[in-house]
Amino acid sequence: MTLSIGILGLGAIGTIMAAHWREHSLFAVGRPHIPPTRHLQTGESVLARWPDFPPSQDFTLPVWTGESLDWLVVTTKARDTLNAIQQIQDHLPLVKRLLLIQNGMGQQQQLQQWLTAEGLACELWQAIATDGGYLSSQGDNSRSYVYAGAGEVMIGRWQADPDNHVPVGQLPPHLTVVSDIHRRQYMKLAVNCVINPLTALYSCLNGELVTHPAYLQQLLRLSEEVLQLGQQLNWDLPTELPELIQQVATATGANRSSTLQDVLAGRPTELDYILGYALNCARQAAIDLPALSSVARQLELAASSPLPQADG
Ligand code: KPL
Repeated sequence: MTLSIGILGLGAIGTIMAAHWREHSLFAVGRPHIPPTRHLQTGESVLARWPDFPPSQDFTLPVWTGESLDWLVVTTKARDTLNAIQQIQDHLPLVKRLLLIQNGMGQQQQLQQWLTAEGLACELWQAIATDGGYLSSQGDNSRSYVYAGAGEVMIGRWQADPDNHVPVGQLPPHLTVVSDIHRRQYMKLAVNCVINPLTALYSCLNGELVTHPAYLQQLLRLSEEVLQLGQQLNWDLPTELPELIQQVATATGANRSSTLQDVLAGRPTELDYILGYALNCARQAAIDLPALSSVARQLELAASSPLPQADG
């Protein structure tokens, strides 16, 4: 069965998903000035894992003009979500499901509240993706990305009492439905609350957070605070969170975190929806997070002054 899928925010992850879904009927959703042509070149790890995945491919996605959609997949930055969806509000009655594939938390509640207030019945789904890619070049009418790391995409219904079920034939390839998307999201939030701000603050690779003793000490302090927050707010985080965060930093050691990439490219970061979300939850519950608050303050300073360099 051919699914109709709109992709809003055709960056690296949106383009990678388009490649997975290339047998289906795809549309580029959004602002007309964004070129609809994408080139995707695969990295070695992907080729090793999926020998039948094309090493290189071009797509020109037709621009969505309100055709009915089985899925509208949102891969914008978290902060752009509500505004981007509001701009296509008139067409939303023709959308069965909205799927957010993004970092961060907070945007889901905002969007669900708005959908409910507007009486829009489309289902809200949330994803955690571990595929990795990056922009390699950009022309007037196209953008090229490298699919650098094969991962997986887990999805689940956002609402608390969900019918967490996708009818047969309606699930796009490469997606897996899980029953515990909220627990996984809190886990990812916890990891991102530690690795992302610290790598931005020290302008270092993820791996340096465990090899540099002073950074490691900070990583452990922040991990303990996030764990305490999660325990008080029933986020169901594992008690070995600090070890797990060290493992993620090591496993992604050669990466620049998405936050550091944003800082280096002069783009706004997603920290409002990562660290900012955690600090808001803490404030509402009157929980003190001194180390995380201090990092947040330093990053606000760092945004208007040169970033300190890692010294070894
Ligand atoms: O999710 C990430 C990010 O950079 O946003 C980590 C896990 C830290 C990998 O870089």
